[in-house]
Amino acid sequence: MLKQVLRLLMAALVVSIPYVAAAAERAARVVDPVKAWDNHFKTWAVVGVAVYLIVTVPLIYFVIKYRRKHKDENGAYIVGNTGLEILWTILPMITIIMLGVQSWAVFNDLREVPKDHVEVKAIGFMFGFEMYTPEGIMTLNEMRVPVGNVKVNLTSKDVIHNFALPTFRTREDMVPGENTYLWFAAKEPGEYPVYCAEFCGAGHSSMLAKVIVMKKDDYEAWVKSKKSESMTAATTPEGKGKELVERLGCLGCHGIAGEVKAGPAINGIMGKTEELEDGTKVVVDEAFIKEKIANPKAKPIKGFGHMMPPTMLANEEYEAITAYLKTTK
Ligand code: HEC
Ligand SMILES: [Cu+2]
Repeated sequence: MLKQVLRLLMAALVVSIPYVAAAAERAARVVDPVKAWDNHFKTWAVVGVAVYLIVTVPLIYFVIKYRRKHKDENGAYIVGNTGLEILWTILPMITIIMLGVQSWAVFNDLREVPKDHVEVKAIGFMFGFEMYTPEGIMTLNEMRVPVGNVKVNLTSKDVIHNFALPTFRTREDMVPGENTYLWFAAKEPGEYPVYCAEFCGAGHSSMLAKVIVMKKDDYEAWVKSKKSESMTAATTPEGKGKELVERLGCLGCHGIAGEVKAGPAINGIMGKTEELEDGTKVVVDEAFIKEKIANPKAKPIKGFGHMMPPTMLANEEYEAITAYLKTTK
């Protein structure tokens, strides 16, 4: 009996050796986390369906075949079957060891960043993502990377968000005060979706972003143009205001092209008459914008709640934001 169990245990180990070897070898081979994940998913789906059928089909068959046919019928008295007991202990054990080892190998693929990679940063906030390229260029809800492996360092400004990249089969939490990371292999130029996969508040569903994978040359040209753009932008109040609105996370809650997110769109609002919660009307002017940013709860716009956080800025910064808002239509 003991010998039998030991022999089966050995068999289980032998079966899992190729998986362990593959995992150990992974440093040398080119990993493809997308394929690894898809194979992983298929393996679990096949095993899951097989186990389900192995259990359910005989179950239904036995229920019909051995049902009580007349009132005083008694079932047979069955004590047990050692062979069967061993079989249905050992087989699931082997299956689980194999699945466990395979999962571990995939997990390593997803956690170990290949040596040749670019390193970027993404910071979650309510409600959007700030992205930083290796050159320090900040973009909002849009991550530009050259083709190749990308490591993304993650954190959050406020609550827990989750940086999810469905195309690349990976995601990771963004935790305030903590640094986490993920990596993906950007093979083809194109646009890929990013979203927040951790319910984080009223504007959670507007936390949609994208990864834009570019050819190396295109990426370098983009970096150059961005750099010269930011140098000229910082010299005008309008440019400074635009930069502030992006950097302070206003666009996480506000559309700048008419989109309503957690808050109203803020393009073209200068001079508009707005209704406040208490029914009074105000005309949006410089003083109103300044008060709205510094003390948003003082005059809440009707129908949006009170979630706008106060932001203390220098006078010229309030003015810059107003100057920028004036340029929007
Ligand atoms: C967490 C979400 C959030 C953030 C971040 C946020 N706001 Fe708001 N904002 C709101 C909401 C909700 C309202 C509407 C309710 C109110 O007036 O308080 C609003 C209202 C406004 C209004 C009035 C709009 C109108 O129709 O007249 C302006 C202007 C404004 N915000 C500017 C800003 C600026 C500038 C920033 C960045 C410094 C910012 N907001 C950051 C949620 C936000
Ligand atoms: Cu979120």
